[in-house]
Amino acid sequence: MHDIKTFEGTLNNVGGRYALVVARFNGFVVEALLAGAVDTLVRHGVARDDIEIIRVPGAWELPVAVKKILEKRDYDAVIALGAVIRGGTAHFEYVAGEAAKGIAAVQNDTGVPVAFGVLTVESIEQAIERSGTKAGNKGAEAAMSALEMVSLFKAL
Ligand code: INI
Repeated sequence: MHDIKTFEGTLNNVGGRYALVVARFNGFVVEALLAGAVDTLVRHGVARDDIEIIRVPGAWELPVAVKKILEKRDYDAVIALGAVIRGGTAHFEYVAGEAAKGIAAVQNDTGVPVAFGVLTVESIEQAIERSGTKAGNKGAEAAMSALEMVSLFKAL
């Protein structure tokens, strides 16, 4: 495959400006996702001044907030962070489904990468596992995707 021109992002010296749009609901989990995302950006050389945090009530509000900040401010990528935990709430399907669909729609409409750092899990235990314990940190993973997409878009 070495003879075929290939475009791929890297994770080194990517730079860029990043917005972290953060749901307050299930804050005990989402704050850990936020810490993981910021740590990943900073350890890959992003200046703290090039990171901004926008807080919203819950995952339901993430899509409209991402849309609005991309209209009003200039970012190379957005990282949407939240946690939707089933645990008996009838809200789950609506909130999780609309957050995913809405974030995908904004990304596709604007052409700006919006990383999906929203946990959609069955239980609090699963949420804890995916927010910095035995199953990694979904916020850190989302930040890696954002870095790679910014790098890829610069390379194209
Ligand atoms: N918001 C979440 O971010 N996670 C959830 O698990 C959740 N549940 O289960 O209800 C949730 N609901 C609130 C929702 O995001 C809105 O903030 C609310 O409905 C007001 O619009």
